[in-house]
Amino acid sequence: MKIALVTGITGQDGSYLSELLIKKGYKVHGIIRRSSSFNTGRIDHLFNNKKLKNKFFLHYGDLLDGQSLSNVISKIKPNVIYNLAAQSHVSVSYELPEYTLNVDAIGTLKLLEIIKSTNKKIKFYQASSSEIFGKNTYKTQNEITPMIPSSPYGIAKLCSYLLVKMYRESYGMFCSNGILFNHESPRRGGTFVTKKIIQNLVRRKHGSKEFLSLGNIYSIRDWGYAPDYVEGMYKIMQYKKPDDFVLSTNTTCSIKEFVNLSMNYLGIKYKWIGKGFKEKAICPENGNTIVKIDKKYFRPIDVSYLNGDYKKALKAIGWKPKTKLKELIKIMIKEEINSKNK
Ligand code: NAP
Ligand code: F7E
Repeated sequence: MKIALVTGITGQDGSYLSELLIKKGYKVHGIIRRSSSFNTGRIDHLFNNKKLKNKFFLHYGDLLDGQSLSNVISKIKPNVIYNLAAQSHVSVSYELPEYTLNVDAIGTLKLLEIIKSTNKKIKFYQASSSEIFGKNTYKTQNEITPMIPSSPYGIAKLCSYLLVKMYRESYGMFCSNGILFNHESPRRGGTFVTKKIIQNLVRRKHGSKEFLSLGNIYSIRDWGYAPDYVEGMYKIMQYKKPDDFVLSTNTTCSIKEFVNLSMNYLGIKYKWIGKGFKEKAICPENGNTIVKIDKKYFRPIDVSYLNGDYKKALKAIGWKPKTKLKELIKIMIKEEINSKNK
């Protein structure tokens, strides 16, 4: 039985990837941080499942603590490590740049060094990000697009991306980068914009009058569905050689369009009025504010446009996204309504 170690197992992707790896016959070990409150909500269904007693294991560890990583790796002897752990919030990275670089860049270095010195046969997947493209002006971004990150998060992820390439080329290690564009799901953290929008609008549908405050509603993202993307991660690691791949949908949508699509799905009537910081969506019947702009959600620099070209992944590993944006919104809204009714 193959053994996988997943860092970031308590996160959105870690939880879906664990489910997939178990289905593929892996023993899955995860690293979790000690927390004063429960942080395993997304994986409790795996941890508490008696049938998975010998297939799913958790260990305390932290990407800032090399000793803990080294101990877990020597104890469980994984065939593959999926490094998904990160301070993953771009906006927060401006407030915590040093911490973000330590976790998202030096943390990767620690893992690569442990593999190099213990067993170079351990395969390594790095959760890279479309944020590494930053301020590029290309219509679509692929594996050879210039990388000009503009946030501490993007810079840390570019550092990790380059480390992975360097360890691959210098030491012959099987390390690959998945350059993933935004991917969402009902398990997305509530401070990311898609989940924030859907949570607020579903509450409104249930009678709440609380308006939704957003920052830059004109930035454009390429949003996919997280379970499709963890399949891509797995395929990257089955490829005959280590390499780097963009996973994306090659479709775009602004934040404002995402809000409109969500309101349409929920049957919320709206009208946009005003400009700039005064722009808002109101209820045409009573004039109540549904969405307004709040300066506090703007970033020092925002990546304004992302649109990924996944042709390389399609050709080499046969991956393509299965879920279209409208379907993603439907899945997220339905699950949000279900969780409210529980
Ligand atoms: P997420 O939900 O924010 O999960 C991040 C995970 O990292 C959590 O399990 C978190 O643990 C863990 N973590 C944070 N700091 C850590 C540390 N110092 N030591 C150990 N674990 C730590 O992120 P996600 O959306 O699943 O994304 C997974 C990975 O893909 C991340 O590296 C992210 O940067 C990258 N990525 C995500 C997207 C996307 O659209 N989702 C796109 C491109 C790349 P706690 O639960 O204890 O906080
Ligand atoms: O922002 C704008 C914001 O925080 C998306 C992470 O998974 O994907 C994610 O990073 C856009 C940005 O995701 C609000 O300015 C407007 O333009 O949901 P987000 P992100 O920054 O794209 C990449 C690929 C990753 O790698 C990251 O780990 O939405 N926006 N108003 C807002 N964003 C937030 N969070 N909150 C707002 O109120």
